[in-house]
Amino acid sequence: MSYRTEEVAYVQPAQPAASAQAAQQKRSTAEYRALDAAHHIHPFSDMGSLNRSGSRVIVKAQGVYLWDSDDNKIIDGMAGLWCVNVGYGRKELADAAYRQMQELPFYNTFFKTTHPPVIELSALLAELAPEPFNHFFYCNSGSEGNDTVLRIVHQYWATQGKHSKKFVISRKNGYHGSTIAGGTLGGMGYMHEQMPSKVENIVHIDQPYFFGEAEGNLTPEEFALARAQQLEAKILEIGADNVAAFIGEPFQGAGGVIFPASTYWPEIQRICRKYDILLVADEVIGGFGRTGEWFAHQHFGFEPDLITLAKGLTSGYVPMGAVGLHDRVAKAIIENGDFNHGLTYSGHPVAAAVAVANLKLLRDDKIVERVKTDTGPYFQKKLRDTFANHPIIGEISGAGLVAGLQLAEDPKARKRFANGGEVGTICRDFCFKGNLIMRATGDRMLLSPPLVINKLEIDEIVAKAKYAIDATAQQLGIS
Ligand code: PXG
Repeated sequence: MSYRTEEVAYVQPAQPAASAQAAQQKRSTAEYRALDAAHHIHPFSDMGSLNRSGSRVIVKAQGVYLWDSDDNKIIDGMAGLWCVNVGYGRKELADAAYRQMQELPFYNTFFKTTHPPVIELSALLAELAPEPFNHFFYCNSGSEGNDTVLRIVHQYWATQGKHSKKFVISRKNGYHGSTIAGGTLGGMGYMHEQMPSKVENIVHIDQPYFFGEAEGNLTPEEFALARAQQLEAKILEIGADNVAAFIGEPFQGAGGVIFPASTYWPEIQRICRKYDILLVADEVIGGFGRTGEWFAHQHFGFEPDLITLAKGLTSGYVPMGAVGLHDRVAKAIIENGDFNHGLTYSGHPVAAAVAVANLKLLRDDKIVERVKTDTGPYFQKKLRDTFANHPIIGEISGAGLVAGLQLAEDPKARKRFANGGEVGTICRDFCFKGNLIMRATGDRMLLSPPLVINKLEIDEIVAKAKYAIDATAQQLGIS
């Protein structure tokens, strides 16, 4: 099947049945905003300020486009929140959910019970994941996935009789979710500040952010190696007998699409093996094709012991997360009695059925291969050609269909803007006006479009990004 979005089988925006229409009546933008302000607390938001300005109300979507309640057509450069890998409106996923809801809308996987969708999903994931990943545990989100990772890591070392191995090492400016465990694992200071308490025994090392943090004349490779070696220093400080695991996103997503140089992950892996420490790849953003490989750790060439999955697992059509266990970890968990962890919706049949339909689409339509050989290289080249020598672009990171554009006061001197974030916000606002969704993390502008995007749509995103970045430079008086 062709990848051109106009040729695939989308759900037609059908006329809703009369009763459904009554239940979900259309309102004016002003009415939506007033009700939203009156009753809805948004995630990660300053609600007072948001309520005064009013939210954008998204009402429908198809392919790589969204429509708001004023009928503006917006191109989605972020695949929702890094998740809508197969694009919006895929009928195969809607049908899978509909069929499963009629057949078996819920049953649990506790108490010696299972069901066909979760069985099919597990077998399919084992087929698609690298060879040693044959077992999967399910949850509802990436945050719960990383909570599960902590539980598995702890249980693993208990089964090995190494009870002192309790510390988990993570990175500053990493993102691993917003539950207490996810937020503690993550290295976002502004999240740590608002936590009532943190999970014990989690410590952070510095991130491999070359543009922002490399000093002197280090090459990107030398800098990445030095940052990886902080792991060894931290292990020696804590004592290898006390360290259970290292966790990292193969590339940091929410932290700004930070792509470490090729020296980073092999060194991290070497250190983990040397000191007998589990290596966890948080694949919540990188998984399911984003870099052109099925999993981002394959792009960077290392072999983790555990992988955290969510987002692209269902392309965001329904919530689902999972943890994949390397055979050696799975064996220890399977052969050593009870694993006391689970959620009502672990392996939810509707989510599992949607995940199966989604993964089959990614596999059978060869979407991941196309990202690797065609649309990914096209996107990366287009960005680099368009912004070569741009007065406020300091760096372009990324592979496949994910990219970070560093806004900088002096690109050649790697000088960032003072008041980190203000310029990113200006640029993000120009994107809004231009009907492009592009996310800002500080002064890095991020793109992660649906993986079904075609070249014309890539051209549209890059042209709109150029408009927004040019307008930002102009507002700053830089040309
Ligand atoms: N790990 C990674 C690497 C993530 O990016 C999570 C775990 C947590 O997943 P859940 O499903 O619990 O949200 C994430 C989530 C942003 C943004 O603004 C990124 C995420 C979530 C919300 C916003 O970039 N990533």
